[in-house]
Amino acid sequence: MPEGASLGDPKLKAESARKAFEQEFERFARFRAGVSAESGLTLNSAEALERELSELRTRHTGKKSELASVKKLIGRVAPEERASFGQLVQQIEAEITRGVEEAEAALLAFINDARRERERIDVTLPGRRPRRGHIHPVTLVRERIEDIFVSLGYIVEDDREIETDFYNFTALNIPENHPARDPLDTFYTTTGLALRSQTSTVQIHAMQRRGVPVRMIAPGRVFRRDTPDATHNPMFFQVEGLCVDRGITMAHLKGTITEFVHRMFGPETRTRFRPSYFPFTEPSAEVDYSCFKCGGRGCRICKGSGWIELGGSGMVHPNVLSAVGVDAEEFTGFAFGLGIDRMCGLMYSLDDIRLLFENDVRFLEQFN
Ligand code: FA5
Repeated sequence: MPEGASLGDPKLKAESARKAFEQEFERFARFRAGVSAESGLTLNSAEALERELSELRTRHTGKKSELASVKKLIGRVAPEERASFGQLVQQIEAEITRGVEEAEAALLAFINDARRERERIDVTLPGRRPRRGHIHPVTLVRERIEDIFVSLGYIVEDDREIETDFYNFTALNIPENHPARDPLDTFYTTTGLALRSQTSTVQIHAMQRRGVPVRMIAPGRVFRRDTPDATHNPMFFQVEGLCVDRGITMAHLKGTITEFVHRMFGPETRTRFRPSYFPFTEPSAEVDYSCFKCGGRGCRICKGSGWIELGGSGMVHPNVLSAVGVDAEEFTGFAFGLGIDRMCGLMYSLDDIRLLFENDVRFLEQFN
């Protein structure tokens, strides 16, 4: 077969490869002289263009490109045309390569500048200060209570929130059939442990751990299946108090609580003890204090009665002392349990204690 017989027109093929490149390259050609600030390019769009350009290079100069097949024709054209055809092909290849390289260099320069700009740190800018947090109002009240009792010689105890039947009920002299054990009142885990429904559980832990005499308070979270309303939450805070020693009487209980309310709400505050019942104290009493707002005359805060409920109290039941191996003939004690959230609600004039746990920072940051 004579050389060039079935090659078609090699020059036409070469020109067609050039044309195909030029068509696709058109949208990159404007970058050859550099990417101007007015180009409207962003870092992201420039990076995308750079990737597309690199694909274009492979399509037009790679092994499977039209140009590659044109190059293979050089050896097959008639010898008298070979030199000029070879030159043409070389020229086209040089054009393609130069075009792509120039546009690529300009895009890369733009990309580098944009990256540097993005990462630049302006050391003269003022620093961004983290916003200072606020102490939760319940914590503020708890800390005041702790300070008062610590100054009276009490230690502050902390203990677990998930309890066995023994600590939550049995050791507190709560009988088998008592309604407090009912799953309608107490939350239970699937393994039968109880979320403690009062901080009185810490009386037991503290006496086991420290023995007697003991004087401690135990602030902490407790859980009850109470329907939330303005004065109830299913999770709230109590502070337990326990004093066990030789010769402790109800007078010590009254004196201690009275001293506490004087320091907490002011020296004119009066206390009132109403007979009550708790399985773990005998005798038991509800403690009220005279309203800190109206001084006992009656107002919106105390609902006109002049008195506000503080919590439960009483003399530690001998069965509780026996449950932890303390000789109830030798030792006596008093205990009390106060609701911190309600105290907090009253002190900050909140209409609804549910506000305390809605986690609305605009509300919480008002207190300090
Ligand atoms: C008790 O929990 C007893 N453990 C107190 C006690 C301790 C008595 C030691 C004797 C000796 P009571 O159920 O009354 O008692 O709760 C005490 C306080 O917790 C209440 O006065 C109230 O202020 C608060 N309280 C009770 N239920 C809720 C609730 N759902 N939401 C917010 N506060 C509550």
